[in-house]
Amino acid sequence: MSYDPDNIFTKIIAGEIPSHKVYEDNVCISIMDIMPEAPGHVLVVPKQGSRNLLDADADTLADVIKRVQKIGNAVKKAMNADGILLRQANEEAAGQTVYHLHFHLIPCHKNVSRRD
Ligand code: DGP
Repeated sequence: MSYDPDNIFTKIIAGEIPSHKVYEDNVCISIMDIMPEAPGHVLVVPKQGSRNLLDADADTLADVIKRVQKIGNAVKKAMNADGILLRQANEEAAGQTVYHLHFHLIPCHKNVSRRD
């Protein structure tokens, strides 16, 4: 499957659709997920367009995983979380609904169950 730039995250990156942005640099944006699985659930979305992890170029992945780590640490601290769940879906069968590569960072607390 190929990348279709006509997707919601491309429009959010371009500023055509509003979002609650918590981070931005030349590589990615990070936004609050509109369907959070837990308070503080954010998405890290590379500006470079690719359908998902399976077709992303290696340089983009190398750049974005550093941001995932940095934003993950910031979210953990901000939410006073005990851990961070990293979730990333590739294709419909795996639960992907937006076809622009993104990573979910979901704060987790001991003894608090999440909505799956
Ligand atoms: P996935 O199912 O892994 O492809 O995750 C897509 C996520 O994107 C899902 O948790 C809901 C979120 N989402 C969909 N549309 C929007 C939107 O317009 N704004 C924001 N902030 N999040 C969105």
